[in-house]
Amino acid sequence: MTSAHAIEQRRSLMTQIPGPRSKELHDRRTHAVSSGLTVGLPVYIERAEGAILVDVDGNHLIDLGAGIAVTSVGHAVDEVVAAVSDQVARFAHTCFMVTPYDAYVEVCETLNRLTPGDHDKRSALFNSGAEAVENAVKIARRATGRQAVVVVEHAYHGRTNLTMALTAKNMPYKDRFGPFAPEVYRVPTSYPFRDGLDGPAAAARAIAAIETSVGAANVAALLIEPIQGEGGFVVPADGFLPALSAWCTDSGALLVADEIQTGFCRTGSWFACDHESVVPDLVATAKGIAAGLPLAGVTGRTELMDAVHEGGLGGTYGGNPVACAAALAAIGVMERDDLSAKARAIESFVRPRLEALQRACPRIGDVRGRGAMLAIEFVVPGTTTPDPAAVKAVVASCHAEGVVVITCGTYGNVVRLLPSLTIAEPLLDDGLSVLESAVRALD
Ligand code: PLZ
Repeated sequence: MTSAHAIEQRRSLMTQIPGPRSKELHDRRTHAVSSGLTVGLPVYIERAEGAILVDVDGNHLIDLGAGIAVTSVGHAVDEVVAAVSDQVARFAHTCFMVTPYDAYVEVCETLNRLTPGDHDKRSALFNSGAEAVENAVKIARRATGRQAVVVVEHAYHGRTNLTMALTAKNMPYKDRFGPFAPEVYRVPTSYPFRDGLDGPAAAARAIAAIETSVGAANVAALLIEPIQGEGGFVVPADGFLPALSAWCTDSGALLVADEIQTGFCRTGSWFACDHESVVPDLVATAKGIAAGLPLAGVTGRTELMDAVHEGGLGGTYGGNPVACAAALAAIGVMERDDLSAKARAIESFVRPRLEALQRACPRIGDVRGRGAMLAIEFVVPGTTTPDPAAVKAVVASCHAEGVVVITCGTYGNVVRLLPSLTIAEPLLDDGLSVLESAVRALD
């Protein structure tokens, strides 16, 4: 831990979950906020520190979601709080395209240094993951002079018009929001639990689909999450990503890695591509980069990033100075405290417990993930038929006990764990015990 915690890192419940004050706020929300936004657990948060969320009723909940892989350094870390406070007091905004500032440049230098590959790189900063993906596609099209973007099954890349087209799952992301952007092609991926293929075979299947339905010479970018996030924490079989990477090199298509959920130490290395020494042409980052402030980046080979005409990239807030200050502080903590090692230690602690749970519970079809990005997929025992009802029951019990867990998966049948990488072991142990009891209580 980097901070001496004022909030005790221990779960404690003062009321039922949600408590009366949260219920009041939720009632207000219903009258003020569009019902198009749903909520996982309607407790309203008053403050947070480390891996504890404190709600308006005084309940201390264990956060095993980190705001969907964002607060990887923990909540309210001293270094981030100080950097953000200092920056906001100096200036909160100028627009980097109008009058620049050094923190933006330093974040780009840092991204160029940390992303896979030691080639010459440039970066550009944006606000959200979806915006980073959109810009990666713009850059890939401009740099290659080609239009087609290839994505895979179960992919998630965002909710804007282009990124909805890139995202695989209809409900809730796309339904009746079309028409969607053209020149997007979807091919099979590697999902070992469901397809039983090894990496090279899954890659050969994807490549055959691209070559027959798109044509290699038309492909600007093959865009892929090295480990799928929203799609179900799907880790491709070994050799899948390297084979796709080699195909991209041969065919002049760019390999664009969406490391938005997997990046910044989450999987036990700076980026998930590092595990198989895959070097993408462009990398999209967001989430964990800035400890909760909105920031995203695209980093890539200089000749690609500089192929865009002057003024072709930008936005009012992209690379906002406060978000950049947060990123520099958060990345500083990751480097100083080797949070990749912490993510690997989390895997060593959690995975055996999940595997033991799988042996005891026939509804768990698969335990998978890497580092502090781990998941369990629920199925009807003895089949691969998804069981989203089991997930609902498990999540409801965890929530009632004050443990915030979130779900994912094309079939809504995956519980995912994304704790902050600095979570204290007793807290992780307690959170896991609650999860284990919830799973054992199924029938
Ligand atoms: N690419 C790999 O995981 C965001 C989405 C939550 P934004 N994932 C959480 C929801 O239901 O909207 C994500 C991601 C990957 C892109 C994105 C998009 O990032 O910052 O949400 O735009």
